[in-house]
This record gives sequence, structure tokens and C-alpha cells, in this order.
Amino acid sequence: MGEVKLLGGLGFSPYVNRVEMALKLKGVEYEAIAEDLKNKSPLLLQYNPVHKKVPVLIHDGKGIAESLIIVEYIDQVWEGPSILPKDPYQRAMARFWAKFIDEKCISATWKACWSTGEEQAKSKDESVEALKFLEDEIKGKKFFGGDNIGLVDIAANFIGYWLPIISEVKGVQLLTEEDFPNLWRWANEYCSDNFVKEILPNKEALVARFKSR
Ligand SMILES: N[C@@H](CCC(=O)N[C@@H](CS)C(=O)NCC(=O)O)C(=O)O
Repeated sequence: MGEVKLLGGLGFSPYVNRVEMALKLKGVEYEAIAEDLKNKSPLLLQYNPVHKKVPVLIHDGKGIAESLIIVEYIDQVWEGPSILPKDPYQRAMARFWAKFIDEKCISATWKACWSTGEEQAKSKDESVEALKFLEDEIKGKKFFGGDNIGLVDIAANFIGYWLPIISEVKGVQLLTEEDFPNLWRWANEYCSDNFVKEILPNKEALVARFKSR
């Protein structure tokens, strides 16, 4: 198995949560290393000099950055439940939706919560447009990965857990049961999973953090 360390593993980050979830699913033991993003450690700068962001996985002294790439690495290196589908087409589709979530959903919904005025209105429209695609994609399925949690579920953890909390703190209505019943059901299903519950940050702590921003 080798020595596994997760940089950023003791903070609040939906991206770090993705890696924690993949490690949990595979049953990989690891050391979580805290990172102060306001005063980045020499270890972070050494292992992720390009982006200087967490998460970074350090496996036997080799560093891997970017959460989705780390999740794929974990899936390939360790035995256990598959995170990506084996079928090449389904695999490509999973990557497509994970990329879509990163590029279209997270930034738009984040901006919709934290901006004001015209920028907020524009981001809200973009968020609704993007979330509608996910609403269609999850229809009739328990998880994006089918019966089990897969890459897209892990990628979408921000939508399932963090977004409803931030929306509540900021009083912005985005992912409502009325507008997105399938996505709403998925979010509840995902957050009720035993592994997911173990890695998600405590809600009260997250609320306090966002209130103090
Ligand atoms: N695309 C990256 C995003 C990671 C990211 O944005 N991490 C944040 C913490 S949530 C970070 O390290 N921010 C520090 C900075 O931007 O300087 C990934 O998927 O890993």
C-alpha cells in the first residue's frame, strides 16, 4: 500500500473531501496533514508548485495534485469498489460530467451565493442552466454512478453538501426541492451515505465559517 499522506486533509475543502471519499471507498489508510492556506507550507509549495492548492496526495514520496486526477489515481492504484466505470464510453461520460461540474456548476453557484447585483443575477441564471443538466442526468438513478457512488457523485459533493449550506447562510435559493427534485433527492442520498457522513465537515462549523467570511 505504501505511505499515503493527504495535504489539506484537516481543513474545510470540497476538493479535499473528494480525495478523502475516494480513499475511504478503497479503504486506504492515510495521514491527514493540515495546511494553512494563508501561509502555505514548504511541503505544499514543493509538491504542488504549479497551482499551490490543496488537495495534494503524497504516495511513497510522489506528489499528485488536482482532486479529480487524484481520485482517478486512487481508483487505479488501489483495489476495492471501482470509482470510474470500466466501460470506456461510460468512463468517458463520467469524466465529462465531472469536468462539467468543475467548469460550469461550482464557479457559477459559488458566485451566485457570494456576489450581488447584476453579477449575482447572471450567475444565478448560469447556475440554474447548469443544474438543470445535472437534474436530467440523475433522473431515475440512485447515484450518478448508478447503484453506487462513483466519480461524478464524488465530483458533485460541493453541490450535494456545501451548496445547500452556503445558500442557507447567504439566503440565496438555488438547489430547491421544487425546482430540482431529482438532484435534491440525490443530495440527501449522497449525504446519508455512511462513508460520506464520516468525511463531510460538521454543518455547524461550516455555517460558522461561512458566516464569518
Ligand atoms: N482544481 C483544484 C481546486 C483546488 C482548490 O481550489 N483548493 C483550494 C481550497 S478549497 C485552495 O487550495 N486554495 C488556495 C489558493 O487558491 O491559494 C482541485 O480540484 O484540486
